[in-house]
Amino acid sequence: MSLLNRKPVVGIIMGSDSDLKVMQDAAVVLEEFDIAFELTVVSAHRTPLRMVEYAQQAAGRGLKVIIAGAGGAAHLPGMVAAVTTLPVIGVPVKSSNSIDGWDSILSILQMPNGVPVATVALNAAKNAGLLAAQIVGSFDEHVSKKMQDYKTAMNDAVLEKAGKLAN
Ligand code: RP5
Repeated sequence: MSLLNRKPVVGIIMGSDSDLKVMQDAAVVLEEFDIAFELTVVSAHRTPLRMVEYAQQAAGRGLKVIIAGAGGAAHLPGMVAAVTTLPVIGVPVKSSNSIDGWDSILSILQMPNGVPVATVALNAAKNAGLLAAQIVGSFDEHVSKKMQDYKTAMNDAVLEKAGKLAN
């Protein structure tokens, strides 16, 4: 069945459409792994009620994991994690007025005990997509198999480069 006809199992959200140039990397990975996803803007500060509603309804709508990206005072991943029981992957985005991205990193990473956010590196939406795929792969054999193939291909590519260097 085409991706478009399936209910999304991953939600990709971001604080602003200006985050899309980074966050689209997560979407590319999910497409590669044949995982149905949705993508939208939800701002913790500019649309707080929409954020709470999104987080409250996510599990009931069938989502299994949320990828949340934001920059600056990046409260979106943590606040969504505070509301939902789904795993939340946080992507610190280096926004244009950032303090070298440390503002985004620390405000997503330094969560209090009891409310975890799986935080990836700065702008690392690709890894967020892969982590989401691994979570989906824990209950979906098709995705699990694709992840095994992905890892094998990565391993082989490194070995091939290593072999060329050695010659
Ligand atoms: C954050 O502020 C967004 O996640 C974005 O990274 C940053 C800048 O947003 P814009 O002013 O470009 O909309 O909330």
